[in-house]
Amino acid sequence: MTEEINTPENTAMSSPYHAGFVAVIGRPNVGKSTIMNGLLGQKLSITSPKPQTTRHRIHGIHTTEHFQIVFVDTPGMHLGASKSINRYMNRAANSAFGDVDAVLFVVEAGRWSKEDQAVADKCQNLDVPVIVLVNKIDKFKQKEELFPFLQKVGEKVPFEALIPVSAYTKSGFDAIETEILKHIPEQPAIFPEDYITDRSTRFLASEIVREKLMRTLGDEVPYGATVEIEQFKFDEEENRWHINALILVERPGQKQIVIGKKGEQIKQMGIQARKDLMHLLDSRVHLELWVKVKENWSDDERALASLGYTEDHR
Ligand SMILES: Nc1nc2c(ncn2[C@@H]2O[C@H](COP(=O)(O)OP(=O)(O)O)[C@@H](O)[C@H]2O)c(=O)[nH]1
Ligand SMILES: [Mg+2]
Repeated sequence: MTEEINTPENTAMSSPYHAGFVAVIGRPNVGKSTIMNGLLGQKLSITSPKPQTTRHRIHGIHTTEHFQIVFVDTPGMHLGASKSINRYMNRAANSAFGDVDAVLFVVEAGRWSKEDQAVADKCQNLDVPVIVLVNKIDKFKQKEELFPFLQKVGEKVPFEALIPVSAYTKSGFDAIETEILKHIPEQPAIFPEDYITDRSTRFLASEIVREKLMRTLGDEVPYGATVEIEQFKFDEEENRWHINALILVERPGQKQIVIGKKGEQIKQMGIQARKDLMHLLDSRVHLELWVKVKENWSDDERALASLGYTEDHR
């Protein structure tokens, strides 16, 4: 009988379960969403080289036998935001500060801007531990070159831990998890173990299409574009999903750009989006993309609400 007590299974059962919320904050484009996806081992939050790719707050849930960490990915904080859409994103980012057990403050190795400073200032008044992640260290061949930057960041933020990481190579990822586990409380899992996000699959589908927009188009269009899923259903006979997505832009000129010469642009976007959707739904997918002009949607509170930019998410 005594041998049995020491089997790994028994040890696992007897160690207390930990669960909690961790907000991922920082200025746009430092790699918050890429880090969250990496920690989850799954692509949930869309990413691109353009700032403001993440517009909504989204939960990524990482469940193991011993703990459950709920990551709260946020849009980056924007200074001088004026349009309704920017205010929406700032509210989504700010609200993530409430009710979390720890904060992951992501900065980019070698770059400290006014926007980073603004986030650091917010950290001053938090009563939860701040774990600073200095991301993109893969850009530095010589690790020593990083030291002065790490020191500078350390002086600016009241941090619990400062971890150099790379979301590309996953260097430092074990340390992130170990550090988080020190701060999340002993309690049962918050979400069922098979949940990976608080968002619907339909929402994730619209985000996938928006990611392709952000990634394939030039600078002027993506900020003026959003995606609405008009049809999202599984066809039993054909054994595949039918998805119709409507891309809304603000001006007729933008519609032309999204469609491209002879429809080449939108065709490419469709091919890439379909590939990700098949992965997400683990099934065959028939995808149709449409483009429509809806003037001023990004500065119209009612239009925003009807497009899913609402704050009924934690
Ligand atoms: N070199 C490098 N680039 C990264 C790393 N993590 C993210 N990126 C890139 O930085 C850009 C912004 O990433 P994203 O996750 O969308 O940033 P967010 O706005 O903070 O969520 C994307 O082009 C990513 O591919 C990293 O560890 N190393
Ligand atoms: Mg993001």
